[in-house]
Amino acid sequence: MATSLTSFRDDALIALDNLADRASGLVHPTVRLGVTGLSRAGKTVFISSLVHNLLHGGRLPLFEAARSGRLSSVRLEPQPDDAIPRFQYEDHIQALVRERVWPDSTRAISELRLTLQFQSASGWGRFFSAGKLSIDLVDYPGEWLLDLPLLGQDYRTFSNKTVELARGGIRHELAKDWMALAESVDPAAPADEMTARRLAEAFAAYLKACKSDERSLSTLPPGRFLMPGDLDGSPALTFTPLPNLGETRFEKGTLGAMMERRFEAYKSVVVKPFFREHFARLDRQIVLIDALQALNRGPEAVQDLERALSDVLACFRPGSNSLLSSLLGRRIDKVLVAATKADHLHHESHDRLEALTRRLVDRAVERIGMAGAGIDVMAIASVRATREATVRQDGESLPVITGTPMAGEKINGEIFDGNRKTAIFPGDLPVKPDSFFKEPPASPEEGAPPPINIVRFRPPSVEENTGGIQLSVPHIRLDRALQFLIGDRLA
Ligand SMILES: Nc1nc2c(ncn2[C@@H]2O[C@H](COP(=O)(O)OP(=O)(O)OP(=O)(O)O)[C@@H](O)[C@H]2O)c(=O)[nH]1
Ligand SMILES: [Mg+2]
Repeated sequence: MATSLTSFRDDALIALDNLADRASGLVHPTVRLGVTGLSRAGKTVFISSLVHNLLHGGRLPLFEAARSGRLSSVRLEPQPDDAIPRFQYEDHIQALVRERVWPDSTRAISELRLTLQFQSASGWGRFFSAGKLSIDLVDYPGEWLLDLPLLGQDYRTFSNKTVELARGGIRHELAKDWMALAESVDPAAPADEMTARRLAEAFAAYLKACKSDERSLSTLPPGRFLMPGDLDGSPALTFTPLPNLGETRFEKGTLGAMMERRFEAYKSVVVKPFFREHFARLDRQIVLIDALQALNRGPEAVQDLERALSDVLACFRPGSNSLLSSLLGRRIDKVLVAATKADHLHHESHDRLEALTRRLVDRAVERIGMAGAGIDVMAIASVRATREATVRQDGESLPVITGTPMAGEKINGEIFDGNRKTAIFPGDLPVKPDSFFKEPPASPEEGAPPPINIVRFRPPSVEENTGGIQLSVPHIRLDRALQFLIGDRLA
């Protein structure tokens, strides 16, 4: 009874939220664009460059409203949600453009409103929309989406799944300390705060180790254990899955009961509010993935990325699961999966990166048995830190990229100082993506593709033209992404 009452209340709240959004949308059309991706995927850089290009009249030939000169003004406005931190655009641009360093990592949700005034292409459209559209850009960690499956699990199921994963493959090694501790406690023993804390810390350390392992394992839930924010140390974040729980109910006052209650608290104070208050209100979504990094780390990392991507995409297409679909509210009608940082490759490989990403998305979609309609795929660079050139060597011409490697980057034993430019041959992606998707993954001897040279370059210098007007940040295909995501709303 209690559970059905809770989910009923969730439904009711969502209906209200959406109604309120729709009502204000009639007076003032807005589109809420979610920008997500796992940490370091490029969310902050994407939003900063998008806004900079729109504010500074950047080169956006594939964004129809800009190309045809129908955008009459673009400006930042105070974002409408009082409880969400503002996306600190000015700070990020200061870093990128003035200091030529990449902006700091951001660990929570933030939002920015951009309002465009435009000439409608049709008279009818102008009458209804008054030629004004606000875009609310919402930056949130992809890790939070990976928590969705927890809502359909009880504490035992969650424990069994997590423990089973931790017993296999690379994770086995990383989980040793936590598993030893978890196996040493008795769920039927009296609950004890210090034991709970030690267990939770060991579990969080295991999750962090998976994340930072150079074999690039994708994240496991609960997502907030990696980025606790202001919930750090709260009971909702002080629990752990346990092995060998059996079937019998936990007695009151036992460690097992305490863990179970806290797991439920995590769902109700962390997971549900996020989906209800933030996710359910999105109209469009871009998911950024660092496919290049995974490709570079080899087939196992690619498969891991595919798994994470399936979990993320499952949130956008809840299918027939009614509990989840009611919590997810209205349907996001367009999702773009973008492989970022394409400027690490010569343009000849951009289409290959796109094809590889498409293959990854197709497989992820198939894995969860959903329809791929409304999902598009692109390879982009929010900020192009490199330029292209050709080097002649032994009568052959090699396509290279040039840029300023970040201070401390090492190429062929040489350490760069952050000022000197250089050219590198990044290597080519294979024409056929098959080699990345072999099961079991191919080893180099069996024809696994050679790694790509990935050098971390500084952001480019953005010049001012003779009139002292600042030019916009260079990018690759950002305009195409923009056209897909909001082009129809400016018709
Ligand atoms: N060359 C290049 N590097 C990029 C680009 N976008 C992101 N990067 C690199 O990726 C790093 C992470 O980018 P962010 O935008 O901070 O990523 P994020 O998803 O906001 O990361 P968190 O805030 O930690 O979740 C940057 O520091 C850059 O080194 C791009 O378009 N080109
Ligand atoms: Mg960020």
